[in-house]
Amino acid sequence: MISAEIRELFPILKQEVNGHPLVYLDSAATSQKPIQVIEALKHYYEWDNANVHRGVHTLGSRATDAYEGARAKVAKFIGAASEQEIIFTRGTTTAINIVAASFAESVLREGDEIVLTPMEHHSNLIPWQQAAKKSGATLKYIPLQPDGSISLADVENTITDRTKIVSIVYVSNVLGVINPIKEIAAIAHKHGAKIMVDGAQSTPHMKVDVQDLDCDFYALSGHKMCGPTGIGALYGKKSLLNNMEPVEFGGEMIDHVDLYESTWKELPWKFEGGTPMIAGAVGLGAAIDFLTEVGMDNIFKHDVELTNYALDRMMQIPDLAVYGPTTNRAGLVTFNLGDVHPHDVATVLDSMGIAVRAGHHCCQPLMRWLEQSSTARASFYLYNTEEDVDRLVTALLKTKEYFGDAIG
Ligand code: 7TS
Repeated sequence: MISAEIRELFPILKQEVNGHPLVYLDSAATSQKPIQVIEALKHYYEWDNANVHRGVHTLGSRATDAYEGARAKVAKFIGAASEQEIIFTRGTTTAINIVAASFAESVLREGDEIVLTPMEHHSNLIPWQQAAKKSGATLKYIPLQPDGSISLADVENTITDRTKIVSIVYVSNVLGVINPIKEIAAIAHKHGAKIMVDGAQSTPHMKVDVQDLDCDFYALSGHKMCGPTGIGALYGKKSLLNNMEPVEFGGEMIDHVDLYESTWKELPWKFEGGTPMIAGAVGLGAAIDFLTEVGMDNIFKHDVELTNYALDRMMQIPDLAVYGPTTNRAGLVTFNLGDVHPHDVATVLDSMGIAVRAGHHCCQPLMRWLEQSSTARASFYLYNTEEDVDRLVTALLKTKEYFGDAIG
């Protein structure tokens, strides 16, 4: 277990909520930030703040170095071949929207197929629905197994020579399942299709190597991996990004501007119109330094062990239903307590200082597949301990007692 000293580095966790020490189990929504990230943001604003890529003055070049330095850290962290393949975005949602919009414009045509799964977060679903509407392409779904996992036989059966792109989540924010991306990428490529990976929940918990996965695009959100909100990244293979049109136009992304025509900067800046999230990138760089120091393999091991511990303990609670497969999963447990509405469960848990999320988790089609209108979810990260899980289990037993007859 790595969390005892790690926890100390997260100031927010030291507070009481509703008279109880805070147990934060909502890291899949957004993670907490270690002191190193908070200090990096403070230092940036106190010393280096200026706009990037323009000023000849000292602060301007310091800010540019810090911003571009963060890009290099992201590239190394996910195993990109070059910094030019990393585009800073607002987060995963924006990254997927860029690819979907660009594909709708220049790749997808009537009769082409976009392949997704029913477990996708709305941000890896709606951009493709829009792309399909604009281009006349068709959406196709790889079906889920009864436990929520994906079988490669179904992947083989769904992807065809008409498939232009497969867009799929690496780790589901509801089921916790880890999808076999490398194998899916190989099948997609066999048919000449590209693959986009939603890495919002994988990047915080496991070592990612985009070249080993051989994915064409990969999206991540900084705020789920100890970084600030408002910053994330799109990785894309250089050969693909070079041939894609930008989707946002304005300052920073241009080379030459005339009254009627303009040309774009080279990668990655042609996709970064306007003043970027400079401080956010600096904070994300500090988060990556922190995660690297702890070690992604250690984080993965810790999160999986804690999830298995939570699964074991929670499955012993009568009337508590747990969703998703029992193996090959990371970081979270989604559940319902009998017929008690998950918002009520979350409210009672909050009164005991425990933060969990309740709702459809931006996965309405998956909720329908689970035949639930909503669920509760406890999600774990490197600062959580077995004691946090024990507090959750005790609180769930109390919640069960509290609702009595409503359960079952
Ligand atoms: N994809 C997945 C798998 C996610 O879990 C999320 C956010 C996103 C995409 C979108 O990320 P964003 O940073 O662009 O918003 N998931 C959640 C969640 O599970 N609870 O709150 C946000």
